[in-house]
Amino acid sequence: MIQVDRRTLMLGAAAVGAYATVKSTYVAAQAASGPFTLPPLPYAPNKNEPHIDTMTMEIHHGRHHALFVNNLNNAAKDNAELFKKPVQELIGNLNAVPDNLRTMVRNSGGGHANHTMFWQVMGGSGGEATGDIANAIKSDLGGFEKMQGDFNTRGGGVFGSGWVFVVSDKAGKLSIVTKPGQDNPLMDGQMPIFGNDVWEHAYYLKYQNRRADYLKSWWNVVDWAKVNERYAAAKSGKFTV
Ligand code: MN3
Repeated sequence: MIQVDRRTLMLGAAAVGAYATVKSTYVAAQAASGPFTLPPLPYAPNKNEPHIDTMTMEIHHGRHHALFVNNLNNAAKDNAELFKKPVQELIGNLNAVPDNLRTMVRNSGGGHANHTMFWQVMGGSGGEATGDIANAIKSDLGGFEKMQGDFNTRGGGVFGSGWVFVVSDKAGKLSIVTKPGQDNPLMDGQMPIFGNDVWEHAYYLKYQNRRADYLKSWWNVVDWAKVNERYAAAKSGKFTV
């Protein structure tokens, strides 16, 4: 049924309203109940076209991210007490997670946190950074162009699957880091202000093996207002994921 809806949608000139209908059907079919929730995309899945294609957004959110949420919810069935903790607490102190669950929490908890951030910081219109984050990029990362170049180089250099982030410490100092797999900077006490997913599933349908092109193009959809909200939260002790 989902396939039919999707196909109908691809064949017609799809209205945004139609996407919303399909999206909710799509997500509901994937969701397992429990303490963790797949956050809805904060915009229609075609919002980042042509830079990030609609089908990639749908599969990435509705299947890849949903799987991490489902894994956490399934584990919570037998470990209700542990999974009362929000995801940032779970991944922020993996040593407090029992041995038999630690790898799952690292991968699925990290994946849930990473993708929650990722949807938030996209859906914008790119361009140069604005506001407070622009000043911090200037003082800590050598300016906007230097930061972009370094970020793209670091993201391009991730072997296999992983992420590239601009992170903040508690004082608001920025740095660029990369992580393998679904590791999240919170695992090292750093707050991911924004980041890009360089797993192939994030770009392969449109860019195939051309990760460098994807990294370059991704800047066109960054929402700097949202990035500034995340940076303000980091500096005021209100950061979550
Ligand atoms: Mn991903």
